[in-house]
Amino acid sequence: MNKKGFIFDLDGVIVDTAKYHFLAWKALAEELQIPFTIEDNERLKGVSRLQSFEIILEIGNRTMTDEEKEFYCTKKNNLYKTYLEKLEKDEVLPGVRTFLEAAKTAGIPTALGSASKNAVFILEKLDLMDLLDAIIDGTSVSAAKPDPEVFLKGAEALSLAPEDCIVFEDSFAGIEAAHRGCMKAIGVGSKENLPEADAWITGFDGLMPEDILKMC
Ligand code: B16
Ligand code: MG
Repeated sequence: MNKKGFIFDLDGVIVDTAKYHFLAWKALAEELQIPFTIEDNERLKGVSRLQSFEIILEIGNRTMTDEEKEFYCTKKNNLYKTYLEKLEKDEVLPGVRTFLEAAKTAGIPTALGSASKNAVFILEKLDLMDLLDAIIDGTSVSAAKPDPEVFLKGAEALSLAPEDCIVFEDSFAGIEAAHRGCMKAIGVGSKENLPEADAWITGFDGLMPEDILKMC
């Protein structure tokens, strides 16, 4: 069997930053008098910052120029970063640190594959930088998931064939991106929410890399 590698999405897989995205988008939506609920926030998971704002504008039946969109995206990000400043190491989702440490010990290459432009800031806050061999994030890709670019660049950075990479994803678009990149996709969530995944885990608590290799 060829050597395998793991590629991890960030939000919803390593850490729950969705709650902070929601607080920041909610404040902006209120300013713009657009109704925005926690259910609406589900649509923003795994989606780029600009696309997220365009979904919010669609909810409010509003249009804006590119300059206005950029202005509000920057405003949202500044507020989001005030929450990230307060991020604590223990906000890493249960079992993730142990799983990454075990992968490192076993010599399994690991990469991040996230849409976020704040990924390095978040990983530094969580003290996880040393446990990932490559970081591919929103600053290094031009096409958003479900385009496979982020994961293909991850495979390349790990010097692995895409077929030998296993992606961990919590979003529908991310599972599709993994498959379009010819990779196996482990859904972090339920079969109902991520029906296209190859296998499912509820999280990393109690899970070891060999458990995943047996699944794929
Ligand atoms: P930023 P992921 C995604 O992270 C989030 O799920 C999504 O809600 C967010 O809009 C996107 O990152 C961009 O984040 O505004 O920090 O650049 O799931 O791909 O790790
Ligand atoms: Mg995610």
